[in-house]
Amino acid sequence: LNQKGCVVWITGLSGSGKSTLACALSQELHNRGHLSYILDGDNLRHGLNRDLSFKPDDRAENIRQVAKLFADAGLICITSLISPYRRDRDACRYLLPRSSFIEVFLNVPLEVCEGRDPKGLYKLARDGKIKGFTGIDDPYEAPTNCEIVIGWHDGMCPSPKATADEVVFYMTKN
Ligand code: GGZ
Repeated sequence: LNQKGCVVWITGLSGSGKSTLACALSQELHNRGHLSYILDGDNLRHGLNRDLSFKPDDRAENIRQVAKLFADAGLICITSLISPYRRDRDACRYLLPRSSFIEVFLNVPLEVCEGRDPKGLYKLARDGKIKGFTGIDDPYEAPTNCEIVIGWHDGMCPSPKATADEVVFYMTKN
């Protein structure tokens, strides 16, 4: 495995399983003796990014250069942010050497995420009680050229552990 710091950028809709994958990946890396740190959108918004809204500029701000700082410090930084806009994901990509940015797209259909709706946010968005909700009345720009796509086939997706293993395998190879 590469000993240099890097960023594993997990993107996908709300409810697609980004935080769960981030935890599984961090655990898997830990088991192999690698230090990682998770920057989770929802958690950041309770602390460091408390004052940010969901307007496009603030969504970009949420991402900032924090991930790069962690990678510079030699850590594996795992981000789990919806990060709906391509330009914001790319802004971090271009700050880092090519092999140090791994974008992982959790390609879970909107209907599945909305069916899960663990916090009832999709329902609130459909009822117009939350404005600018990703996938409902704000766009999600799916990656077109990312390193790893986790697919959804016949109503099934791989387990978080299987997905984490796939990411680690990719990191080992590159
Ligand atoms: C999208 C929203 C919104 C709006 C609140 N749009 O899946 P969750 O519920 O538990 O975590 C999501 C979190 C989004 O934070 P991110 O920092 O990941 O988003 S971004 O990268 O776009 O900045 C979601 C909840 O907050 N949430 N309002 N309008 N998600």
